[in-house]
Amino acid sequence: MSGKFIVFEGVEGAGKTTQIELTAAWLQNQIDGDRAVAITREPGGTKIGRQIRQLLLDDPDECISYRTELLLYAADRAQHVEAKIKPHLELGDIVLCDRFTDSTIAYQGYGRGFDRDEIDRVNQLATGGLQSDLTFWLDLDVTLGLERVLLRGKLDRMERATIDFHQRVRQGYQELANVYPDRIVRLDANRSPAAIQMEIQSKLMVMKGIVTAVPIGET
Ligand code: T5A
Repeated sequence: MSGKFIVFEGVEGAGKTTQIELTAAWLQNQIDGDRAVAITREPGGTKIGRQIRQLLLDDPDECISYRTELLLYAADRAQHVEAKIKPHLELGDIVLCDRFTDSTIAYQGYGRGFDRDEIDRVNQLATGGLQSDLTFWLDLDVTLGLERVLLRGKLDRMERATIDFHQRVRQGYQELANVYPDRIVRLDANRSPAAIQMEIQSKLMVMKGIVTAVPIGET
């Protein structure tokens, strides 16, 4: 596949959506007209996925078993990969995706306690082996992230999990970043959106086949 698959990860309120939008706006001006920048997310990147997202997140009191939760995220991903991500990559587009397989490792693995081999098998089944070309991990203290989310309104089912749970999720991302330093780039998310965006642009600049221009402010 000739496109590029770039994923944004992090705990609740880390600023992924904000950075994806800034990155897309910047990339639109850097790439040639034959390629598009596609923004998508998990869960909920497809029509079926939006229904799965509602099941997973909308009712804060819904008692979903952890195994059901794991499989619903995987079902969302399977549909997302087949119906949206792969077709864009085959066209040569740049796909910016809010969460992917590392979310399942961090949340259902480190957070809920599923065995890593079991998570890897589920992720493999859902993706057919598709991996990101690059993942930006927006690293933020979990209480800061939850405060940001609270300012926006009420918390969803996952956000209402305990602080311990969210801390284990953050630790999961840290361990993944240690194991996959070439694929996962840690960004300090406790900075202004503009400062974070500058670093993202710098990293994308050196990624072969993405852009040829220099980041704003570095000329
Ligand atoms: N999940 C997902 C799993 O458990 N397993 C899986 O396999 C997958 C795929 C998804 C939930 O599902 C879980 C993880 C999640 O719990 P979601 O609604 O998509 O739910 O939640 P998030 O992905 O966490 O999205 P959020 O919108 O909550 O967080 P973002 O996108 O990281 O943050 P963003 O950009 O929306 O910013 C949040 C607020 O902070 C401000 C923004 O203006 C906004 O108000 N902000 C900043 N403030 C200060 N400084 C900055 N640098 C800021 N950047 C943004």
